[in-house]
Amino acid sequence: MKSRAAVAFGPGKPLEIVEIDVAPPKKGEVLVKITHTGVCHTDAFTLSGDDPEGVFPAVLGHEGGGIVVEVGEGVTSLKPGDHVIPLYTAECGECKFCKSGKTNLCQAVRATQGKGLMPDGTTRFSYKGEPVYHYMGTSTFSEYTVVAEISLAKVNPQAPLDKVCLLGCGVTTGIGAVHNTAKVKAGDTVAIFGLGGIGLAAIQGAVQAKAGRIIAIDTNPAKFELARDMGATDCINPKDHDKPIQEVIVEMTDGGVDFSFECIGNVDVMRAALECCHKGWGESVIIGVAGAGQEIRTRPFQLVTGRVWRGSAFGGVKGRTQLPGMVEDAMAGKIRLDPFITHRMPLEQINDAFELMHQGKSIRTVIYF
Ligand code: NAD
Ligand code: AHE
Ligand code: ZN
Ligand code: ZN
Repeated sequence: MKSRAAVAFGPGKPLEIVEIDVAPPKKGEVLVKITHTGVCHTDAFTLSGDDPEGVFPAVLGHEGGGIVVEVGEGVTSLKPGDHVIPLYTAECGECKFCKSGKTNLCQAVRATQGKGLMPDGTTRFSYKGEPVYHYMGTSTFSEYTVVAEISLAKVNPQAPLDKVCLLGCGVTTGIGAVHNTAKVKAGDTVAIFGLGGIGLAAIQGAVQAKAGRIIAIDTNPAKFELARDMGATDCINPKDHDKPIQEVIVEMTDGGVDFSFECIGNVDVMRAALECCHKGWGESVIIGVAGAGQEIRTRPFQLVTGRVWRGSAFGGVKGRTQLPGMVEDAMAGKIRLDPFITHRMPLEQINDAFELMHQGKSIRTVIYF
């Protein structure tokens, strides 16, 4: 079938809106009509060419919501008409990772996913007869996409897809990192570096966890109003200080924070986020994605003296089992999605959404088809 899609033809090039061909779903696959998709910084990261897994041409996008159109052979858990959120972290329930009870990082389709292919090693997308690659197993920048059954969370059909699409990545990642990875408890002091969609969601998670003090850090002070609205108790611009930001935070917190979250993808900030943690017990969670060749550094003494470095993917959330509940929470007002949506625009304007993000003028743009 034909589908309007924003195709990334090469690194650093604007997306092109073209009509691609989408082949029917094969065994264990599902054809989904995407109604809405957010634009996450990770899409921009891959488009920039910094992603070692980036392949071109590809249909990017991984923060979508849609409706099942057709199911392939053997698909039993979904049927046409079901409302779904595509998952870049699948949940097969059967692999070593799923069964471990220790991680959400299902590996059932991860190897082919990282190559831009469906689990059978081929692509369902083509343009003018040439293959176009998938992205993160989701490719939500296409009106029609093909996704593995195990990479789809079935959600309440009453849920507004133009909002809950944000649970496909940003909001779930930030909230989940606080609850599942850090396990923030009432009264804890937290520092959140980077106040985009992920950082603001982490603030929301910290509020839910009843954190005592929530310190929000960004070099763009325009982000502070929304951070305060979300529940930040302190907002800091590192540019306002002539000493390293970790020193500023250690001084203002009587020795450091209980938990910090890096929501930027900057390895220098990752170091600051670790080093602003309290001696003996402070834990820092890396959420931001850094480019090929980047490495983190600190003095090992920082770890010897009890600080802990962790990482979090999709907030540690198991998509098929946990995301439907988070959608219910959003419908019940327990998760706020509206403040994240600063812009809405049709697919044709998707490059403007990337531009707004780069200029620091948006939190999330929701694209409709
Ligand atoms: P965003 O661009 O909307 O937000 C980033 C924020 O960081 C901006 O407000 C920017 O002003 C701020 N910032 C930039 N440099 C800074 C610095 N040196 N000090 C302080 N603040 C600084 O991005 P986003 O969509 O919120 O994504 C944030 C990061 O999280 C990206 O790296 C993205 O790839 C990553 N991410 C990871 C996961 C995961 O599962 N681990 C999921 C989603 C996104
Ligand atoms: N492909 C990159 C890594 C990208 C990455 O870290 N992705 C995050 C999700 S970002 C969503 O906005 C993630 O969940 N990673 C776990 C996984 O299995 O991909 C690289 O460096 O190769
Ligand atoms: Zn994302
Ligand atoms: Zn699995």
